[in-house]
Amino acid sequence: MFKKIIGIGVSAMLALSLAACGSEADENSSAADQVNKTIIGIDPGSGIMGLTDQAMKDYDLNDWTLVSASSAAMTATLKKSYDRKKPIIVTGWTPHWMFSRYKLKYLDDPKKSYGEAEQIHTITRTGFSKEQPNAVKLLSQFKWTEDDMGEVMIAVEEGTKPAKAAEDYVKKHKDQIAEWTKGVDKVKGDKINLAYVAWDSEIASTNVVGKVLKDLGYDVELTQVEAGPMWTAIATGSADASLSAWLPNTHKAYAAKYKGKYDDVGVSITGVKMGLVVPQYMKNVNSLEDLKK
Ligand code: PBE
Repeated sequence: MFKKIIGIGVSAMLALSLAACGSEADENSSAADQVNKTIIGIDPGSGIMGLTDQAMKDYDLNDWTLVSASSAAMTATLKKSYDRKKPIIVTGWTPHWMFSRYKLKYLDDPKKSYGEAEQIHTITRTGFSKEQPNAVKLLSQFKWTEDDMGEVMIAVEEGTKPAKAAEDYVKKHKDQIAEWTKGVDKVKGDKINLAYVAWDSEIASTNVVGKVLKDLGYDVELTQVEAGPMWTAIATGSADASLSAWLPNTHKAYAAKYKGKYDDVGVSITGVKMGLVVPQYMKNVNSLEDLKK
């Protein structure tokens, strides 16, 4: 799928990105030279990797390498470079804690390889709405903002266990939880299985909704899978719901593949975004078009 995929661990990725450049970000050399024509990606099944593959075609970056590993390896690599003020290009998305932790910028994407208006959707297996309308009522009423999600994401990034961060969030935002649960009844141990991918944003949403469901009396299972298997699990009915569907663009291929085999029950966040991201100290790079220079 990608020109080059290297599935590697964190330390190999760090070595690769650090070997790619000299000491400080040299503003006179081209962005391509500064980062050795390397983009640090995330897990290969994620939508952003497919979109980056497309962007590399759109902007004629055929001799560049997109490195795949995981979300955690990407942020570890970013931290290492950032702390040393070294040039680096990563695949990034908002909401994400990295934008509050570091001074970063998206590269302009005049060709719109990464699409435009994007939202995070809640999807369920078909049939689930009939079987468990009460749970689906909660799922479709679940809506929050980038700042709300950020609260949980930052706590997790700072070392709080996701389940504990979710518990703290639920305690602190009683009014919001009351809105999500409006007209939703308590149950006695009904089972629900939420599938999610280990992206920082989805770890946050899934744990929070999981906690709200638990408080309603549900027997909740959170299943962590890769992006492809997440969509397959919903389409084949082996998971009930997922809060990890980025549409209409990011997961376009999955949504097309499983058309009619899942229900879209709501949008939890609007105005989310994706693209290539660099530290602001890389002053000579502002657009994907600058990578060609
Ligand atoms: N993301 C975060 C995902 C969706 C959520 C942008 C990394 C993706 O690329 O599929």
